[in-house]
This record gives sequence, structure tokens and C-alpha cells, in this order.
Amino acid sequence: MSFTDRVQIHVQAGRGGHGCLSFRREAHTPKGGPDGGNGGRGGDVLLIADEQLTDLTPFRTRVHHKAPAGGDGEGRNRHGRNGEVLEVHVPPGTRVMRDGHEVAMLEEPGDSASVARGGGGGVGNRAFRSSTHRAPRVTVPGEDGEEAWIVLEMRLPVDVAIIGLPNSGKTALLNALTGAHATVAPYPHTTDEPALGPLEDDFGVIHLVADLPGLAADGTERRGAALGQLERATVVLHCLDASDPEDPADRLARVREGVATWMPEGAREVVVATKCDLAPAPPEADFATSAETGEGIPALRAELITWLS
Ligand SMILES: Nc1nc2c(ncn2[C@@H]2O[C@H](COP(=O)(O)OP(=O)(O)OP(=O)(O)O)[C@@H](O)[C@H]2O)c(=O)[nH]1
Ligand SMILES: [Mg+2]
Repeated sequence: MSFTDRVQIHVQAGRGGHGCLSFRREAHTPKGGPDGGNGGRGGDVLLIADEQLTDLTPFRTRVHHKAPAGGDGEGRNRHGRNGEVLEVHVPPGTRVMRDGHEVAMLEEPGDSASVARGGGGGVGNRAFRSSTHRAPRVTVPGEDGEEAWIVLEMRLPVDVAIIGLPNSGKTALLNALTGAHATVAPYPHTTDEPALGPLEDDFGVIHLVADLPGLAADGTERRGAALGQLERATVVLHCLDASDPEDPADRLARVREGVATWMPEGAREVVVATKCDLAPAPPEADFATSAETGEGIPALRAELITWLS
């Protein structure tokens, strides 16, 4: 399971309107001067973050996004109208990539970024009139709008984050709770990249549970990028190894200090004692579990589902 949702879309800004070739025609002036107006600008394509959207699914079927062209110039010096900006709504938290580089990050609702500039309007023959050129037949066509393939990326929001010291049983807990198959091993730092598992609630909604490695044994940050996934979690499961002889309060404090920067405001922190088949849960724990025997896992899962629903 991947942490990011990604789609590729094509954006095309509007072409500029063409300049007009026209001469004034009036009943009493057989050869009027040039009066062809300029073309309007093509419309830009603007991405805008919209809180109504939560994922990139709509873009799987709507790939091409084209802004309208500018209007052509007309006789009697009438300018073409500018093409309207095409607003493409994306979910907040969307990263915009072009040619492998980030070009914009639309974090908050209302954030916007122009991803394709409309073409400039053409020039009508009126503009070329001068004392030596009384009847210019020159016009300039509108420019093409910019077009590009861009990639939209969105980090999937983690609902439940599992944190704890290295080797504290985080991955084993993830697997037991969600049926994920992430690697569990008897040494620290087995998990280098965050691992994900799905948890389905009573309404069939999938919530993502993530094992977030990233702390060293002393509680300091080892890989901040992984811990960055914490920021949207609503529940944080803090693993406390029951079989570890070191003072539980000290271990809890160390981890809390280590993740303080990323801890989301208002998230519910739950202390989960792990490996309770080896030793009794310390009093600091809210839940006593064992991934080995399954003890406490159904109760924790049921509580999680209640909180998330
Ligand atoms: N007896 C017992 N052993 C467990 C339990 N949970 C995990 N372990 C063992 O503890 C060791 C570490 O478990 P992991 O789940 O890999 O721990 P982790 O916190 O993900 O470790 P890192 O990713 O390496 O930081 C492994 O040898 C597991 O088999 C449990 O409930 N009971
Ligand atoms: Mg692990």
C-alpha cells in the first residue's frame, strides 16, 4: 500500500484571440482607415484547493483541462474579450509536480497556483497605422496557450499513527490490528519507511493505520520525514514494550519529547503496552496487548473504530 495518491493530468491554457484585419467603411469615406482590433488573452489554468474534495479520484476520468481561447479582435477597433480562467479544483494537501519538480503545494483551502498561462492576444491592423502606412494589411495572430502534463500528488491522510521506541513492537501491532504484512524482526530499526494497514469501521469506511518509525533509541529523531506523516492523525498509539526493564515513565517521556514537533493538536494519545505475553503491562498503559497471542487486540481495534466513526 502506498502513502501517496498520484494522477497525471493535461492542462492547456487558452489561445490568444487573433488580431483583426479591417478597414472602416462609411458611406462618405470610400477608403476608411484601418480599424481591426486586437485579440483577447487566452484563459489561464488555475489549480485551487477546495475543502469539498478529499482525494484525487475525479482526475482518473477527467484528464484534459482546457481553458477557453481569447476572443478575436473585430472591426471598429473592437478588442476580443479575454478568455476566462479555468479553475480546476483539487483537494487541500495537493502537491503539483512538473518534469519531476514540485511547482506548487496547495496546502490550505483557497491556495491556488497558475499552471498554464494563456496565450497573448494578437494585434489588429489598426495598431500598425502610421504616417507612411495608411492602410496596413498586417495583423498578428494570437499566441498558443501554454500546455503541459502535470502530476498531482496527495499524501493519504493517516488516521491512526503508531509510534514508540525502536523494537517496541510497532510493526507487530500494526499487523495484528489491520492484517498488514509488514516486516517484524528482533532488532531495532527494522522498519525504515512507514508501513500502512487499513482498518474498516462499521460503515465500511477505511481508515489508515501507519507504523511510523523515525525515533532513535534515545528518543531523538532519526528520520523526520516519516514522523511528518503524524500531522493529520486523530489517534496516536504509543507502544510501550512491557518486557523492557527500563522505567516505563522514562521511555514514554523520551518518545513524547521526540515527536513533540509533529504531534497533531487535539490528537488522542493512547499508551498501548505490547508483548504482554512476556510481562505484565505497566500501570502507565491504557491497553495491554500481545501481537503474539492476540490478547487485547480485538478490544483495542473496537475502541479505535468507535473513536474513528
Ligand atoms: N513475545 C512477543 N514478542 C513480540 C510481540 N510484538 C513484537 N514482538 C517481537 O519484538 C520484536 C520487535 O517487534 P517489531 O514489531 O519489529 O518492533 P518495531 O517497533 O516495529 O521495531 P523497529 O521497526 O525495528 O523499530 C520482534 O522480534 C517481534 O517478534 C509480542 O506481542 N509478543
Ligand atoms: Mg518496525
